[in-house]
Amino acid sequence: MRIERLELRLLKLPLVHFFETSFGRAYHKQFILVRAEGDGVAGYGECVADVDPYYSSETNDTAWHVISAFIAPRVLGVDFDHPRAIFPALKAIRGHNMAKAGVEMAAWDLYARQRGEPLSRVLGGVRDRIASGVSIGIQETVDDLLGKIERELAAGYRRIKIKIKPGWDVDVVDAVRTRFGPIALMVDANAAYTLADADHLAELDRFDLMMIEQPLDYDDIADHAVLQRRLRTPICLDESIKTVGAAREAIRAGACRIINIKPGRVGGFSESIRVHDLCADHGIPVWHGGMLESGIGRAANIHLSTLSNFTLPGDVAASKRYFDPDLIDPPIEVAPDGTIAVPRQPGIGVTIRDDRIERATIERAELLASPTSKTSTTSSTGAQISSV
Ligand code: OSB
Ligand code: MG
Repeated sequence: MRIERLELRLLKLPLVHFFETSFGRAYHKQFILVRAEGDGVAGYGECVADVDPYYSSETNDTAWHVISAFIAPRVLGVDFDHPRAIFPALKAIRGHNMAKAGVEMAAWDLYARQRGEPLSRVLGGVRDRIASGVSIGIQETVDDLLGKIERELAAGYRRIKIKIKPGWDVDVVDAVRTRFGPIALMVDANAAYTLADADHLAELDRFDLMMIEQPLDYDDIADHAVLQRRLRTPICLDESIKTVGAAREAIRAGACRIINIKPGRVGGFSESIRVHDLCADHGIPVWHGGMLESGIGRAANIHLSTLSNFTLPGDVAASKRYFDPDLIDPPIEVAPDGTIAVPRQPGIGVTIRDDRIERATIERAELLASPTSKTSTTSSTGAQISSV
């Protein structure tokens, strides 16, 4: 396969409801949509970097820069046997996984579409429906939270995740358990605590949570290993797992019993598959995380979630919780049994509304192979970059 042209668009979409985590509140989703073209076919990848470096160190601006100046010249006009060859071809670029993933995932979509196969098949998926859970942000009041949980349970979702932070944790979980009883429930702290909070976090053990996600620092493994020994509740790592090596280290250290996979965080689909397989080999279940993606990134997440070790419901939910309208039509919907059907059309398999993309576009750039670039995966000459 060969990518002849890349188009980057910075899009801004209003969220149906604000989303608050321990690191802040968002009313909009702003992200780069990557369109990769080759042989008259186009594939799409959604870059999950945000406006600010609060979930990860990357932002839309850093991703735009790194894709334009460093990733595009290494992929444009290059013949790849398979999209799994793309991540290794970007080895010289350290970090910037979200930027890499935006392009790499577009390439997988392009590849699957060129073959006329759904992405799930090309990725090695084994199911045609995925189990869906929801992530509910911090609310103004506990009553608001209980109301939201009630609606999501009525919609059929198979597990509820609530965001916690110091001051919005044990009492809130207590209120949720008191109201809803033994529902499948978990919490996500987005790195809001330290080991000094271990006794406090241990109070969560009495609520039989499925897991506590990323309680400690975003890069930490060692302290999570200490904490896991003090908690009955399984720890799930999100932010800390940015590479296959970090996953191996975390498993070896006993820093977690579950891992959340987000392709953007690890550099794309091929690295996600490697983390998935590593976890399977060690009896660590995985689930698919979410980054408030539009229907385009959401569809990609659904396909990856069909791999065999995605045995826990993920944060991949219906479009209407996030965007109205979504960038795809029809939107992604959850069935009353809390599952989502895997699209069967080629690639990500959803219908993209170009008119809605156009309306949401803030900035656009077209990247073309430099006439002097060679079909080599390692040497690079600059891409022609034209901002339009
Ligand atoms: O930590 O999983 C997270 C959203 C943005 C950044 C980080 C996270 C989240 C979510 C929402 O929890 C998942 C979703 O519904 O897309
Ligand atoms: Mg998380």
